[in-house]
Amino acid sequence: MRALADCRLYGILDTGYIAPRQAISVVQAMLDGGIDILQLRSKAASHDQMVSLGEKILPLTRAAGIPLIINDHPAVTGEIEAEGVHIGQDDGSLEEARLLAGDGAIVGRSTHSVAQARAAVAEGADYIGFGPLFATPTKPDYTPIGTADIRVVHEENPTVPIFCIGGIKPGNLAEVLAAGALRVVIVSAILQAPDVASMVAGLKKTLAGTP
Ligand code: TZP
Ligand code: MG
Repeated sequence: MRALADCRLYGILDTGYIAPRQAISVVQAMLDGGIDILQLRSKAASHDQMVSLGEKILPLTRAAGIPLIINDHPAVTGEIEAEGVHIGQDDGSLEEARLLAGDGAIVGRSTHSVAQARAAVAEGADYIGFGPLFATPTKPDYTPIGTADIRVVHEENPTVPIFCIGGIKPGNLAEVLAAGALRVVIVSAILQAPDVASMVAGLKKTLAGTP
């Protein structure tokens, strides 16, 4: 299983973009392209729907040796024995998520400022998301934070993987990396690509060109 420290491109299967019947082929395309870590995100799904979709995806991610992270549902992570869970600012304590997700599960937290990043790291997050850097239709209600704090958040938290997120696309990835990002989450640019595997492979290539 790929270690979190070795993950630089984080993909999300977001059912706001992908219908359940397309889920498996899109996941396979992301894996074929070389995605490092994958999250299942379905804002409207019930616990049972997340279990059902997660159970279909898990054999694919396992075969590829890639961690599967479940958004918002720590108990689903525990039930299907996925590799981790991702929670937001309003999703309760990390400790509670860890208890439900089970021993050894990765627990990540979304952060939207340097102060929130500091707090999530102090609380013991295994990784953090940091953003949205740019305006994004995937999370329309959030004010973009820009790229200026990327360097600050990395300097303050040198040991925890930080995944920059929000509006990142092939056209601005170089700018995000130049601002100090080491790892990124990319949702719509991957899911809306005409060829998902090639999009992922191209993004990986750009990331590989930056140490
Ligand atoms: N959290 C902060 S921004 C965001 C999430 C889930 C959405 C990122 O999606 P996209 O399409 O890559 O901008
Ligand atoms: Mg959440």
